Amino acid sequence: MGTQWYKDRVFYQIWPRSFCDGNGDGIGDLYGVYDKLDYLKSLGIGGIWFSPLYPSPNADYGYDISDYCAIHPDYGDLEIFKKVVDRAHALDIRIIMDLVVNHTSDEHEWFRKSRDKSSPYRDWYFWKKGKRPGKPPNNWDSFFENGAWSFDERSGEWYLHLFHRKQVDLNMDNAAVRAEVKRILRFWLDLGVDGFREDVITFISKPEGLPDDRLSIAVKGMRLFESGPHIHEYLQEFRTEVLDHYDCFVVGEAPMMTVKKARTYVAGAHPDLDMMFHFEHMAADCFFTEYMPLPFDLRKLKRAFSRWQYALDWNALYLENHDHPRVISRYGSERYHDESGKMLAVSYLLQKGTPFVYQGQEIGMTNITLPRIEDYRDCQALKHYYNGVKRRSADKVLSLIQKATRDNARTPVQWSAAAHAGFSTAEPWFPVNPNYPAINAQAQEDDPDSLLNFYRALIAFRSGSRTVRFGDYRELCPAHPHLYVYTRTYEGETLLALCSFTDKPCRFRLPDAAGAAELLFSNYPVGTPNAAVLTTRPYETRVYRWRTENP
Ligand code: TEU
Ligand code: CA
Repeated sequence: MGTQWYKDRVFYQIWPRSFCDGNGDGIGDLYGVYDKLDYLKSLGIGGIWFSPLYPSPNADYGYDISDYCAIHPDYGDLEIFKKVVDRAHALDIRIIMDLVVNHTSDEHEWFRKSRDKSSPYRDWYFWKKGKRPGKPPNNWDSFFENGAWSFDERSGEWYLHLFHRKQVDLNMDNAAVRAEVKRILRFWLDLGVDGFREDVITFISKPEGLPDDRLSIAVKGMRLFESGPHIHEYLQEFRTEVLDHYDCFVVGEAPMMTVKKARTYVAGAHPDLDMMFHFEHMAADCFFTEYMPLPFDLRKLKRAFSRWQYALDWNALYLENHDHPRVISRYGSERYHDESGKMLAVSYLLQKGTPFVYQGQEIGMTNITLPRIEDYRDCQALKHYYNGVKRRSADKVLSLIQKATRDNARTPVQWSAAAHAGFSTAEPWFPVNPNYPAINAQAQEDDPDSLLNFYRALIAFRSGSRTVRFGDYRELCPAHPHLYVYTRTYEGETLLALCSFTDKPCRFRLPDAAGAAELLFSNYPVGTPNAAVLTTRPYETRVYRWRTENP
């Protein structure tokens, strides 16, 4: 199983289009990444996950790939990529790539050939006749369209796409397709990358015959293609034939995953995946998706956190990525920006697992509100908008989109108070959040109490702590509606993280054992650190440490 080096590092996710523009065309790129590697090092980062860097027509911003073994010209070329990898390695930063093999772009050469009925590529995708003329082959839903099938005039059949119509599902049952996946894995590993984040990997095995789904209410079909019949077999094949031969690791993205099922992927001596991105804690203010909002419920968040902490030895930890609105705007408070940003950092960075920090999270970037639907780019948001306005007023639907869209996480990173937030010298491809004069990395660099410097300190602490790496997790007061409190204990040392998710005062009594505790972190000045009972201030957080003699 290699050295499991990924357990000792904090990862940083780069969504390249909005990270940093190095060549002044308004689009983030690898030249910009190269320039920011020292910044990432100063943050204490030990790994980078690159969202797709490959050529793509950008129907879904890189998640629709038209060439798996090249770099999108917007982002650079293989030469600058290699320079980034080498420089990152020199700084002891590992690199993982996004592996998106559930689907390819419809502009990928394989799909273009596949549209010819007599081509050997025909069977690389799912082509089918409709049930009746004009009716798709089954009743599955798509995440980004109304229905998972599109009709191809040229060959007179339908093709399957669980996402956008320009993201065509590959037929993983075809050994030639799996051979390509293995070739892609080797290509990047041989170039020096250290692992993969595997996009919707639990969807790649489709059920025999692609039957109708007669049960599901949410996304029809999901129950059938999520963890499909050959999923473990295929992941084991990738593992045994390729991954085992490199010192690399894989983290799988798994929507709708339950802890019970997760064990079948990540437990045991030769697991399919080293860890998993589940979604349970991302639904504490909604029902399954951000498009069905509910009031924020801390108890829901805590149940999700603790369920996964108790059930698995190792978790992928995250609060933000390119698919979700900014967490301060959701689970924290824009009014108590710095306070809640620090509290949210403590709420997950001391859990057991490998943490991922999403670009801009470390400076507390927040959601953006754009005035017109035309200002948005996220295909998922556009689907919800055009469906929504069939039933409700455009204003109401727009205000839902503004809160729910993935574009909230995709605004250019705010590097400074200079023009375009220092992201680019040109007009950026997507609007910069107008709050950049107040929220930017440069301003926080110089302020010892900033959110950025809090992240630095917490990451540095975490990286040096055996208790954070190995300790047992325990949640205190699970029924409390506003406080999340957890401890980590290892070899007589206990860490206690206290997080208030409200602006209302809450009383909390420290455990008796904490009598002589040391206060390691806080987001307010603390007069009497050892007071047994404390009353929290808005979004207060504290981290204590104490030792108990071994019995
Ligand atoms: O996401 C999978 C996925 O389930 C999301 O689309 C999810 O439904 C939604 O974003 C939650 O708000 C992955 C990628 O992370 C995403 O960016 C891609 O759009 C998607 O797969 C298709 O490749
Ligand atoms: Ca550029």
